[in-house]
Amino acid sequence: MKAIPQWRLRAAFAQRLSDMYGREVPAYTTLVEVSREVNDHVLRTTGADAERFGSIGRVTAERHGAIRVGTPRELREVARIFGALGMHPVGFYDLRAASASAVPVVSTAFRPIEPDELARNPFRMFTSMLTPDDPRFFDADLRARLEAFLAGRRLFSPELLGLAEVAERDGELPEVDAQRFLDLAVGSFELSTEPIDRVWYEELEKVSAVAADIGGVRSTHVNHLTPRVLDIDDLYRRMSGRGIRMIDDIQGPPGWNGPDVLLRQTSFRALSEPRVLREPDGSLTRGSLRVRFGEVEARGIALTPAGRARYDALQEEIDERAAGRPGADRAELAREVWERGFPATERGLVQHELAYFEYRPLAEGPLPAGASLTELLDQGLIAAEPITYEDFLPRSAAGIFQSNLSEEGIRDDGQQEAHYDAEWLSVTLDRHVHDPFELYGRQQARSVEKLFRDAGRPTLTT
Ligand code: OOG
Ligand code: NI
Repeated sequence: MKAIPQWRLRAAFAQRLSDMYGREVPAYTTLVEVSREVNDHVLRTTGADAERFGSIGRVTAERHGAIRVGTPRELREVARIFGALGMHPVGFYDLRAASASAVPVVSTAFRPIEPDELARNPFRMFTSMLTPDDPRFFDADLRARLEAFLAGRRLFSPELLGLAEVAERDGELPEVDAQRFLDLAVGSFELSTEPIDRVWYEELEKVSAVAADIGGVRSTHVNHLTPRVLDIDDLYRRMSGRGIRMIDDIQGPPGWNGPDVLLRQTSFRALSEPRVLREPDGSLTRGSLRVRFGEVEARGIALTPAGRARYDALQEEIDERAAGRPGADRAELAREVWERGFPATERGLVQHELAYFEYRPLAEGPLPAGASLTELLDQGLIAAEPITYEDFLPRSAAGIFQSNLSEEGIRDDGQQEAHYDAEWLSVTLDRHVHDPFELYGRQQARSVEKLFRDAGRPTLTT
């Protein structure tokens, strides 16, 4: 029987999740349509340059999803399901620290890590876990009830987890098993029709809408599914033009004349969805919840730790200035700050080692000894191709969480936080948690080694 390799499972999973989410949240379908319009337009007007950050085939199929779970056990199970799809945990994000309001979660992203796997299908899932043991949000009584509630639910069936284990071990599944696996996996992220205990949900909602979304129900669901666009400013205008009210800002680096770096995102709140609620007397009523949303993103060059530090400093400077000039146009201000503080060309990023590139030779024969990469670039002997940023930004992620909450929630900063870090995540998952900088650094280093090896020069000078 034909076997389906992991990357095909991943592509099919992404496609089926997208079909399901389109049925659940119609505005998502509009977003995908508009994204396609924008990408077509960019492709027509800029030609080959449009594909420097990935082929149009990749970008068109590209999505990230966001899901939220309640316990370490659930997180481990999620890791197994994504492991079956060739997706590995990358990065640790503490959104409790990155948010001003109550977002009691820590997160990672599951994604392919090899360049050829990313090119085949880059699907990634931003995955957050609730932290009921953080006393800044939950007192001892609420924590105990929340943990008991979460311990009593099962998000994923043993059959699904069993198939996932086989797919991860073998790197593929026989076709029949693959179909079954996909049915079960996609189904476990579908919005449940099971009645929601209204009083319990509202009690959690007072602390944090995110806590209610995770711990107030007995299942999980896709929170959003995000297409990628080549021009997010254009997308923002077009969506607003269609009468969809977007959040005020595009998160991340500003739109400016220099290179696109990292990740820019924006979102809108989806409409409320009908849900059945259970009252304390057992009766069922009709209600609605408004928890899901639409998000879209544009991706640029991955930054080195130095580049990232520069990015963080510039974002801080923008905040300070905006605070000092209420009413000023933030996007305009951001552009000014970036024009002064960030290299305006890719060459500048290479020279100051602020971003990652793959280097390849433009001519045959040996490279001049002792020349730096910048010099080789200037002499037209090599080309620098940007490495796309495949990860997330904690501040933007927190912004996305927050901008879609109607209530601030409660956080008592007088309490000591519960500690979580990448090490905790790795032990909990019993898996290596990849460091994004290491992945990009390795990719760049491989290209540099090859460059000098092919040029007959074993050592590299930078
Ligand atoms: C995840 C929010 C973070 C992103 O793109 O930064 C995120 C969530 O709302 O569950 O998806
Ligand atoms: Ni997202």
